[in-house]
Amino acid sequence: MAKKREIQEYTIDPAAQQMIIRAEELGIGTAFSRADNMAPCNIGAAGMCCKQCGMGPCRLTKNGDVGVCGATLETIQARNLTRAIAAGSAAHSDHGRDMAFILKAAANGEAEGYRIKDVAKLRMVAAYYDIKIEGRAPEEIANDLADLYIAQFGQQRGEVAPVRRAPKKRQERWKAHNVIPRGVDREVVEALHRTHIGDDQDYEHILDHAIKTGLSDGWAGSMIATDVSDIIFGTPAPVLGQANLGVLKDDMVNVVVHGHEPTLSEMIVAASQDPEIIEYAKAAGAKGIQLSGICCTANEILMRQGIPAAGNFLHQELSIMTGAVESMVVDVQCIMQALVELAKNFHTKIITTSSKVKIKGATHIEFDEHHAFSIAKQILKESIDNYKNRGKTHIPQIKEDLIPGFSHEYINYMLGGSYRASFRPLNDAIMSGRIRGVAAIVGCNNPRSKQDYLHVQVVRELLKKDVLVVQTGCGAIASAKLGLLLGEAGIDQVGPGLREVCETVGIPPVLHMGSCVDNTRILTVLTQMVEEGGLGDDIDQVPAVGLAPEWMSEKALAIATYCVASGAYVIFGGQSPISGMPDRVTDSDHVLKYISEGWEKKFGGKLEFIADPDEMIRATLEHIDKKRAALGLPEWKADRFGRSGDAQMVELEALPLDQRRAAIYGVAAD
Ligand code: SF4
Ligand code: MSK
Repeated sequence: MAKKREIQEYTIDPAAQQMIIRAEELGIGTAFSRADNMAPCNIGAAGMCCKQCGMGPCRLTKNGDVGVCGATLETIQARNLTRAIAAGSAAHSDHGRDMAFILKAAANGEAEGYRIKDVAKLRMVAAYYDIKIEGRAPEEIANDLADLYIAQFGQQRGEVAPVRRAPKKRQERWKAHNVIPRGVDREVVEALHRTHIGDDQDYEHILDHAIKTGLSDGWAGSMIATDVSDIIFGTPAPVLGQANLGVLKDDMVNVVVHGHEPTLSEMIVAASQDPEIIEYAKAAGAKGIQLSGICCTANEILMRQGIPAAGNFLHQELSIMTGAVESMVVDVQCIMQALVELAKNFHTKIITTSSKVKIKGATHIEFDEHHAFSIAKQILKESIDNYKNRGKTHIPQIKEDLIPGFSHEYINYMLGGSYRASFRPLNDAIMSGRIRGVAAIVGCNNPRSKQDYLHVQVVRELLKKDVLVVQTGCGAIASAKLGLLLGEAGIDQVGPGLREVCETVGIPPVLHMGSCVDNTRILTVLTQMVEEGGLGDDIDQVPAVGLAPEWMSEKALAIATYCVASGAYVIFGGQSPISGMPDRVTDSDHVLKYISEGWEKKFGGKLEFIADPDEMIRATLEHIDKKRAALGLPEWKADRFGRSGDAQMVELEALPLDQRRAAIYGVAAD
């Protein structure tokens, strides 16, 4: 059994610490304690085990070992990694497929409660694909777009349509290496086929198909999910929100939505404002309904509606431990099976809603887009009925305000206003060195590392060095809980050049860009930066890095792969799934080298696993500076900027009046 950690080693979040202490007092297990009790298998963790067939599992622990079939460690690791990337791509893309079907149903008036909310985005997206816009009703355009998007999944030949939104040079590079996906399902199926016993056994060849599979996620499945969510629910713009367990309310019916898809949760938001439901809650003795979210379902409704986030991945159990949650309504992905057993200690109902996800012991109320609003009301009524069963509550009074809602459309708008919206100011700020570069810090929590610590440590250090940070997923919620997603965070935690930009534009130094599928917004931002000019003609030339310091899901690996394929340097923290034995040089070095140097040669991006946060930060800055130098941009200097904006005002305020006048107007003091 691994060593039990101290509370401070589990998490840096004081609200989470309170709930873990409560779990220990009550003798209830959580992911934190289960991680202590479940020592990982060294061989499996290092990617040195194959169980692809009934002759195994084969564990390759010594140099030169091969499996019963003769498979080498390189082949086994490439297969394991590719299968994980295929699973992650499948999860994101199946979400995208469901969204495309909702668009179709909404266009045909067959989806109760859904409508085309963002016609401008619909027209913009349709235009990418030469769908006729002029003189047509939104529903007609949406119908064509839905057909095109649905077809991307089952398409057998050609190229998935959204890749034409990538920079031209990038598309040429993909073509040269034959990695443009033909259809989403085709690439995922082929990944599983190639990695079956007795198929592809050239690790580089296997891993290049992983690139193709990842691209089918980033430049198709996930991109479709984001596009359609914006069209139906509105493109996010800044809104005030809150994050952490303190958003739960003692005197209200607390409904926590958890998972990834916005389809039902958006309807639950609408239903929670329905007078009939509010009356129903009041009749039950509550003041109303408090809706909050966990994981990316939280991010979806936080970005668009300002609905508070109760927390990130590791808060799912902790929120139930408050005793204040009437129901946790889950859809797909990142839902712990432990919730049902845990909830038995309290009154919380776990309600599964997806036809794809059932959990033994949970209540299943299946979502159907044709009756979504009615189903949302039914779920809320069941939650309200459960209010009377609530016992004593323990809600940590800890929460932070935040400003989420930075879609790429809004970033474009905020940089130039309605008439001259453009990425020019951002590119100029990078070119001058006010902003040193951009870091996308995304991904999960993992109970094997200290919750939120790596995210926040990396974010804070990069901000100090004038790196603009964009975030999605659970990483964004980690920063939100620490108050980094507010304009005020800029004053004392951000380097002087970046601070000037934040003050001028009026943005926080950390931009929350949405859920996990919304990492495609980052691809769009990078593409627009390239198209704006001055930062090269392809994404791999932009001084930018992607990081997932606390990753745990296969979806994170899929995201990493499509970012690498798009030209980004991606750094993952924690355990490398293909590390090999740390104390021994093994064949695994070939695989690690290939996804770094090999992929960089082909695609300009590379994937590396770096556990130490200081080293992560160093590698990020080194890469950004290398890209700046290659573009011929001035070397970043810590003190070159910072003489404008609030910093100067603060200094001036401290001066006697005559000296202040002299400093401002350049006239000698009287
Ligand atoms: Fe062993 Fe080969 Fe079967 Fe893998 S595929 S379990 S290495 S025999
Ligand atoms: S929810 S995939 S734990 S980011 Fe998207 Fe969080 Fe990772 Fe799930």
